[in-house]
Amino acid sequence: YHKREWWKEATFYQIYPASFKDSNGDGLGDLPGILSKIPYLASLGVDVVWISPMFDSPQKDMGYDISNYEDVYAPYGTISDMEAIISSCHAHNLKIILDLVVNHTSDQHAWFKESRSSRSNPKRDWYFWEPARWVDDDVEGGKKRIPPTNWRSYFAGGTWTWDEGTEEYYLHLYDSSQPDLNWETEDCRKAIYDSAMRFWLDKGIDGFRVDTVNKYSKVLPFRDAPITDPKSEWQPAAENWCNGPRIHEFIREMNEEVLSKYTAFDGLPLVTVGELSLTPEPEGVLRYVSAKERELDMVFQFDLTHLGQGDGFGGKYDFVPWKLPELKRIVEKWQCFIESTDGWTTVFNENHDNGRSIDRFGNGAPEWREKSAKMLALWLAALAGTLFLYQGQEIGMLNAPEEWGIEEYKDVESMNHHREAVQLSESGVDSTRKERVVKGLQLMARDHARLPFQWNGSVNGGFSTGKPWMRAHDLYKEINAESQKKEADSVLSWYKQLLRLREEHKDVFIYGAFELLDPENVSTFVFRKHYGDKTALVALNFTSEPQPARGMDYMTLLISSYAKAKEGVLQPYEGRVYIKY
Ligand code: TEU
Repeated sequence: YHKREWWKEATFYQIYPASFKDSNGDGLGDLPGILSKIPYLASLGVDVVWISPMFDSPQKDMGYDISNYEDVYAPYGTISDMEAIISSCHAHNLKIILDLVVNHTSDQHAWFKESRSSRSNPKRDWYFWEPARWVDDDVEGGKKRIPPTNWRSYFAGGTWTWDEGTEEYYLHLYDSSQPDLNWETEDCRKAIYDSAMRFWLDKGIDGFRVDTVNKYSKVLPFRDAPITDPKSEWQPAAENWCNGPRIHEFIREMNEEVLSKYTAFDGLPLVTVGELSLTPEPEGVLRYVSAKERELDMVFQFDLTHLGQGDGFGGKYDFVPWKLPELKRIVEKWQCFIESTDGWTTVFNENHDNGRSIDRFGNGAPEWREKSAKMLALWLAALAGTLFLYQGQEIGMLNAPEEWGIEEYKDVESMNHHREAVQLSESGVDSTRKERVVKGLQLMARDHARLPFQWNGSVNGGFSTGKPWMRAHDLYKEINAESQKKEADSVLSWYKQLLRLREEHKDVFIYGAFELLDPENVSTFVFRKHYGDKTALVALNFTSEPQPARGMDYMTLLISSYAKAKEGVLQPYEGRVYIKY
């Protein structure tokens, strides 16, 4: 069994500052808003608050494009507001972690401004600059300029942008306003440690959620990726910039030089959770999280949130249907990973980069949304791995209604994928692409998670007295925290109850061994957890029909998401746990 650690047992709660709580009526969430809700988080029963980027930023990618690590985005508040949040968290016995976004900065960061100012600037090598390639122009004749490689970026299009001033290209895996930092340059790494890390650790934060943690080391010299998507000018190229040759050296250095020098406010170790897409399993992942490697405590794996996403790097919103056995196999894989290694990982099904879990894994129809929200909550609460909740999940917030149309969407990724799909459809290269991508966006766009938090039944769900930066969900009168606080059988009350139950039975739930039953069943997800002589059985109905319930003999019902559990049958979207000592 795993060594016990506070961060294995803790529940984390992610706050997306723009959409959590607006205190001054400008329509944008802010830090005083967050501060006012710390008691709410404490009463929910979570242990750690993770705040998505609130640093100074031109907000091309909602703060994941940072122009100054040592300052706060002014519409959100000030450094002293952050200090107040840190103290309030600690006073409520909550830890607090911030996002560490150091694969790239904003193109408005002073470092990049210097770097792009001339080819001989001392900070030139803090980013990746490369000359153009010149090839025969078959259409116009003569030669034409093309970028150093054919790589596709995350947000559609290529990864290189031409700089007129110095006549070279710079690299960006994400938006062109997010140039990649060059970790090969030692001074650059030192500056990152000081500015993005020590500055906030010295203010008392308890760890980091490390953005895009496996992308700091690129394969050099740069080279083209093989053509695997002939319809596109840009090719998936992750093997060139993900899990690169020096990545583990960099993460270890970050630990030795910075993280190992600090503790959390209560003297316990800091916590780190890294974002780890596109890494071979299990060995590749283990390198990052194995206790003996001393790199990261745990990572976010994305195969669960990738369910329903199309193939390849470009197909994120190209919806493909999936079946329950696939979900079970993913869960089983990571439960086994924890059991069979000295590495740890996370349990989550929502974050700010995904659609809401009820719409993706449950059922958003009025008669089923609460039922399925509770069933999904139980699924997560019974698993090994550190539990992460995303704001609004605890009250069963839903995706934006389909009728809204994508005109209400604002995310750079949504916009770019949509634009690309329109082009591919209109040019006849892929005539149904637009239709498919619109459907994919309605289900999976990052925008859904960025709708304002629904605090109460007043205008805009109590999020803001002004016009919210993203439209408030039509259903805020029905779905909001205030009314759910008063109802014993609400989704919110259910989450509170489950967090207590997870704590009380953490031996089986958090440290127990996983056994999947009936893996091919497309309607129910049933598993056992074992710890010593203790066994828990978790039975989840993922359909709107009753399903037979078996295997509960000689066990005691611990909890059901229905007021009355019926014998031998799981009611629609019911979740239950049985226990035997
Ligand atoms: O996301 C990193 C990332 O590459 C993906 O895992 C993510 O799913 C994204 O939607 C791209 O498809 C992180 C942040 O979570 C995301 O919000 C940022 O846009 C991104 O980094 C760039 O900083």
